[in-house]
Amino acid sequence: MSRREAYTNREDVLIVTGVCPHDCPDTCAWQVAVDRRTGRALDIWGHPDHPLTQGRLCGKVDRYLERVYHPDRLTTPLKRCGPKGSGWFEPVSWEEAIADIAARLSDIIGTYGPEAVLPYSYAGTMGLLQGEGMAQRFFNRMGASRLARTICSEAGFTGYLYTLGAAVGLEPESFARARLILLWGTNTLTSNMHLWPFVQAARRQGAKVIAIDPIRTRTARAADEWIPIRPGTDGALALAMMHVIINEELYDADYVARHTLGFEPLRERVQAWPPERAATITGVPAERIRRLAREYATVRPAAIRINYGMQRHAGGGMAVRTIACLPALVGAWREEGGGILLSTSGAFPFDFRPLHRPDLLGGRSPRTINMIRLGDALSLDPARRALAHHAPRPVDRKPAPEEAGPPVMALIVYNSNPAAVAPNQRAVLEGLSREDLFTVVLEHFQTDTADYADYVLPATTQLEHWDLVKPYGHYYLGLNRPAIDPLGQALPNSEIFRRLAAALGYDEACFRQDDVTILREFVEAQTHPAFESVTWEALLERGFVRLNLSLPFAEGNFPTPSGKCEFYSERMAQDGYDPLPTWTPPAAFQAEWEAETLWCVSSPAHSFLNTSFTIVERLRRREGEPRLYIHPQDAEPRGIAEGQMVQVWNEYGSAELRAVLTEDILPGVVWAPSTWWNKLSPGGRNINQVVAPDESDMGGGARFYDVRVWVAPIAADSHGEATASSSLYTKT
Ligand SMILES: Nc1nc2c(c(=O)[nH]1)N[C@H]1C(S)=C(S)[C@@H](COP(=O)(O)OP(=O)(O)OC[C@H]3O[C@@H](n4cnc5c(=O)[nH]c(N)nc54)[C@H](O)[C@@H]3O)O[C@H]1N2
Ligand SMILES: Nc1nc2c(c(=O)[nH]1)N[C@H]1C(S)=C(S)[C@@H](COP(=O)(O)OP(=O)(O)OC[C@H]3O[C@@H](n4cnc5c(=O)[nH]c(N)nc54)[C@H](O)[C@@H]3O)O[C@H]1N2
Ligand code: SF4
Ligand SMILES: [Mo]
Repeated sequence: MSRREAYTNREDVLIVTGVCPHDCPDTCAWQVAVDRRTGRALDIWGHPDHPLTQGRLCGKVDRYLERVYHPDRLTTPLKRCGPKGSGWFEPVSWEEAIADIAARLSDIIGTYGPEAVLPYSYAGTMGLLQGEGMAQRFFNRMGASRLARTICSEAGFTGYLYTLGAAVGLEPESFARARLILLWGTNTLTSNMHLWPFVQAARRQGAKVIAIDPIRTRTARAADEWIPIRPGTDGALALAMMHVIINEELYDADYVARHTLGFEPLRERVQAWPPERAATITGVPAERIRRLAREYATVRPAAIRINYGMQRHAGGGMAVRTIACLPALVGAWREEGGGILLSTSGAFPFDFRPLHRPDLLGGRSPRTINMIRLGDALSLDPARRALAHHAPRPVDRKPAPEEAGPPVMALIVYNSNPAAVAPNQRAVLEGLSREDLFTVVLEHFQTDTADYADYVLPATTQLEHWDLVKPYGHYYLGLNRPAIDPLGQALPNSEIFRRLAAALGYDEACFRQDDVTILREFVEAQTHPAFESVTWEALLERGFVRLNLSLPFAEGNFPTPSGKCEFYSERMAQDGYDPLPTWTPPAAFQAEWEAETLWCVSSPAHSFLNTSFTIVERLRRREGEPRLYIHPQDAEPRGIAEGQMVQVWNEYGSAELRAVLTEDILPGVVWAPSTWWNKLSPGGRNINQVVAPDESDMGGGARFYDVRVWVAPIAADSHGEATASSSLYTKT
């Protein structure tokens, strides 16, 4: 008997439908069994009727109740009483916390202006209301600095848009129809597991699955073939594939003529990319590249799944832009099961104005800070603050130091844990340690970031509040109903911002609307035809509703300026880029990297979701401890043995991890599955110590996997504790 069946017929159990809020393409629908007498959630499982969830949650969210009812859940507002970072706090009442925060913010705004207040948030919840719903209203009304939310996807997203015009693509369900599937820079079984049943269905019909990844991940092991590739070189591989496809006349001349722009200049461009050249860059043998190109052009339908892993490099935007040309070149979009998928988020053409109320800015245009430069943003040095301004394209210029604006004097963090997830961690922690910085953190747990707060405010989880969640890996919008009452004194983010707004005297009616009214009015305000099927009533009744959509690009109709798939992009030329597909080398691509330094990739750990599940003991035990996977060829000359503690460092910082020797990784590359809380990592520092704060080529995105490091063993001292010799910190 399934868990669902066990509860369905019990009169004392209420079943509530909701949706997973986590930053994951699958946006699963779930059901929660709640004890009617005690109001306590008893169990949670995947919604059986949701076409993607198919009754199964991932191993992390299957443990969601352990997270919700965790003994360390924050249940009361806390005020700092020790030094910053010490984690020493005392409980205070909501009244006191709200009044004091409002007073401090008013003071800061009075002295420095509203831009001295910086919101910092990401996708701790992807809910549209508890995410940016009330928060944007609040910060727009205030005129606070704006935040460019670049930490995850901006580079690839922007590159994809230049080529195809919108972040739409192949439906996950239609992968079942493909006969060739390239899982390119994505660890599907870990970060997008609900695609897998469709991949398997395709295989049962004879499809072949190829994983292109520097690491032989569990996905690569489950695939038919693994093509190991050097990080940051995918653009070169795609160019060589196009060289073969065009020169061997394997392209779809009819589709190209009718639905693409710039084929002749592309033909000329790829002449510079024979497979032999790409082989020296990518590490993939020329013959293998030829075979891949021929297979891709001749097996139909051919599907490509790229994910955000491959764009966390200096040339990440261009890589995605280049790969996105492939389906049009071979006419893959013609058939169901052919095409490419990065994200489906562009299929939801929401009008966010009724929710975020940009009109509350009243004509003001506050500066925009790039979130990946938090360390610089918090600096008191105006030159560094200028660096933190968002300048997403080559034609954008960062301001001069005199124009950097006021220092950040107040930081309000919600739905994010920047002390652990942001690049250049040393600078971030330095900034958070400033005694003159007033920091408020809305959280479920006492995270690394919360340790630096002046006030920590307890927030509700998805089990305790209403929300609407927009997926980025399929086309079903989901409504989340609360299943239980808030734990302790926890409040939804929306309510916390509502109370802060009231205390600051923001008296617009939009700060008094309740959550259900906000969501209903937002849904009802949508007029785009894609939302024809999406009514509030349908959401309430079913919990998830499919958008009104059809197969994209079978007949062209790309939402680019030309209406075609743009091999040549005039918009790119105007923005300061090469208008044709090219390879932009990653920052870490230097001759010396092979010899002395290793390339550090810190992609998602299977049992974590960013840092949101490190608190759940059972999942933490599965991950063990911060580990560094290293090829024996790289370990041996460094004297690194299996299970030994190693130091990983570069000019930005250092971290300690336990070495795991494996041949399932390209020599020259090391893998640190992420992301651990700092305080659960040796020395209180995680791998983001070694990640540079520099932007990738497009959208101001982060370069998490474009990192060069030195790696050396740490000697165990006489007490059996690992200690690094100080010489390890100097560059060799
Ligand atoms: N279990 C789990 N699921 C998650 C997350 C998590 O932390 N844990 N995080 C969620 C979030 S926020 C996101 S954005 C997505 C993340 O999704 P992605 O960032 O796409 O991460 P993965 O799908 O793990 O794909 C990363 C893969 O890309 C490979 N890779 C790295 N650099 C390159 C490269 O240059 N070229 C190629 N070809 N491959 C490369 C890595 O080795 C890794 O196997 O997943 C979401 N899902
Ligand atoms: N080295 C390395 N670093 C990375 C990555 C990597 O692959 N490697 N991945 C990067 C990527 S892709 C991303 S997206 C970022 C993710 O970075 P973040 O978006 O900061 O993700 P989390 O670390 O999971 O932190 C989210 C926090 O929000 C809290 N939260 C969740 N729901 C709510 C809510 O309703 N209210 C409030 N107030 N809080 C809530 C959670 O408790 C959690 O502490 O990390 C990036 N950092
Ligand atoms: S994290 Fe992803 S796979 Fe897991 S339940 Fe949530 S949406 Fe589904
Ligand atoms: Mo992400």
